[in-house]
Amino acid sequence: MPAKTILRRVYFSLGSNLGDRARYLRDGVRDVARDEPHRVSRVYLTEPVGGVSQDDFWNVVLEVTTSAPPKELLNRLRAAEARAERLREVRWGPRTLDVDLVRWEDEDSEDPELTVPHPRYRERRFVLAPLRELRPEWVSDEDVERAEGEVHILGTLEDVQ
Ligand code: PH2
Ligand code: MG
Ligand code: MG
Repeated sequence: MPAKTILRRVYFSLGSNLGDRARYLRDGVRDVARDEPHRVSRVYLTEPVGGVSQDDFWNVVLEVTTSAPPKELLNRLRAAEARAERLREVRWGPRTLDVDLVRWEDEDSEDPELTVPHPRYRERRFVLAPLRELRPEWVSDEDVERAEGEVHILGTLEDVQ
């Protein structure tokens, strides 16, 4: 009997604040989701969180329904960042594309290379506001209010430019 394929929904936060932000986010979604079923939140214009003075970010949350194991997902997101020719000179500083694995259904990971759920995602409005569009049962109004950083909806990823 063939091994049973376990599908799970996995949530990624994508952010860009350098160069053509719409293009980096669209390419990032394609590189991470590949040909698997996925949904994308609207695009948010977000205040930088973390103390480094820099331009506002554009952020989305991406849901991918996948059987890929965590390591493969990690490789995918690193490849997506590499394709965006990401320069990372300052921790939490400007970047063409940052992709973080925020959370997945059914499972946690304590692997130091890949801590899931992401240890800080519940403090960040740029993650919670778009995540709530996709999984409203995970994020309450109070959660969004308590979190850090102003956010504004810009539109869908197809329409923003
Ligand atoms: N990413 C960070 C640090 N700060 N702020 C916003 N608004 N959006 C981000 O994606 C972001 C950030 C580190 O990855
Ligand atoms: Mg990040
Ligand atoms: Mg990152």
